Amino acid sequence: MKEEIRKRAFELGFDACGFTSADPPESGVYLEKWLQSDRHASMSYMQRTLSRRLDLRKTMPAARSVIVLSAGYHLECWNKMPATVSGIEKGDQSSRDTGHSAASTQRRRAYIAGYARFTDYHYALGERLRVLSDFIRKLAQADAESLCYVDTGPVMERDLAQRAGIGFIGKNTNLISPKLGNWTFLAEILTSLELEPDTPAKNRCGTCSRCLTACPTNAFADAFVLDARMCLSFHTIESKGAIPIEFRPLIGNRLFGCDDCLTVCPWNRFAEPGRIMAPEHRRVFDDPDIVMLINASEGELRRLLENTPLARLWRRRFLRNLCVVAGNSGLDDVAPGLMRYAADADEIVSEHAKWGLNRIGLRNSANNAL
Ligand code: B12
Ligand code: SF4
Ligand code: SF4
Repeated sequence: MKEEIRKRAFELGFDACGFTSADPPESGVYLEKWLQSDRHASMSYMQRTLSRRLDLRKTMPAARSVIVLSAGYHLECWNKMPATVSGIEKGDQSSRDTGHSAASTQRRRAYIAGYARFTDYHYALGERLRVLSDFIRKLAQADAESLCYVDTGPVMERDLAQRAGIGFIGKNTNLISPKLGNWTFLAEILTSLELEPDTPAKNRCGTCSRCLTACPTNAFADAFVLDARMCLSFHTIESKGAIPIEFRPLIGNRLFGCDDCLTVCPWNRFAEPGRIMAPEHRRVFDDPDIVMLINASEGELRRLLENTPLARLWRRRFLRNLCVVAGNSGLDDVAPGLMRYAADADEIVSEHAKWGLNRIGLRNSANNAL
């Protein structure tokens, strides 16, 4: 049965399919320590769902096995992921993390994390997961129970993926697949069927530590331990409030997410293009023009973000990030847009816009505009 499931998963476009038991995760103790040290920042759902993350039978008592799927999102046309621009404030536009030099024209370009440059992966993967789950039910010829998740459930997805042999958890805490590098989504089907577990993957970082030194904010407390309070991915995606002042310059041109600790990983050199995600690619998200974005109308922006992972940031969080990125660009052309948002009724938006104006040296203009 396992081979038939695997075959169907590949037909549906998944790049890997592995099996593990529904037993508790092996790295649960690290999750507990992480929470105790407040490294989850304001992601209180991680604390609330702890007991279910530590035992997935609390969510689905009949669960016997977990089928773990991965879907790559690397694209041939990226070659290497484009650079983020850190350290603009020091007048140094080279990205220390990727080794790519960011030419001066790139001051105009915002950075969107690779995983978000597509139609929302929850749709593309969720639909295929349901098809696979129906296939398994028919195959089993029994009343098999199942539950599907794509980044949506109280489960430790990377732990399960490592145990199912999909790849290994690297020092950057990401699940790295020998075939897809760091550029892969994870998804699972919890099932009541008893399926023989695959062999777990072993860590293959060796003596490398490139990801730990590449992080622009030193967010790694140690190898394998990420402090979300320091992470730009957290501040630009998950955090609902103001971005702490000290992180704003470090955000550089990162409009949504951060990939630096992933980009530098040598395992990416083997990355094959993702089959499911390639047709969902939104080319405009590869290097959107900051000046265009900050001066666009709200209707234009909403249409641009529609059905992508960025849509859930609308409106406050997206504009918050945009104002920071516009300020960091140092370009005069962003001033009209920033002035408009400086007068916004949403205090978070207006405060970040004023910060942006201040950053490009136009604090007085901002005051005059209000
Ligand atoms: C919370 C969360 C975040 C938070 C916290 C990240 C984190 N590292 O925990 C923030 C917002 C920062 C984040 C960022 C990103 N995320 Co996120 N996130 C999650 C989520 C919901 C839970 C992760 C979790 O359980 N964290 C708890 C901590 C304790 O786990 P951990 O840091 O991964 O640490 C593990 C290991 O390092 C190990 N460990 C810890 N300490 C130690 C110590 C030793 C000595 C050892 C040996 C091991 C060890 O055990 C831990 C548990 O397995 C998952 C979905 C899910 N349900 O699993 C997606 C998920 C992990 N995210 C994902 C993605 C794509 C990202 C980003 C790449 C997005 C981006 N480009 O901006 C970044 C990557 C940043 C990074 N380096 O992790 C994908 C990752 C896919 C993959 N290949 O791994 C997931 C799986 C969603 C999905 N279904 O595709 N994310
Ligand atoms: S995503 Fe960026 S900020 Fe977060 S740990 Fe990785 S390199 Fe650091
Ligand atoms: S950059 Fe090096 S240390 Fe970090 S995850 Fe990749 S192989 Fe491991």
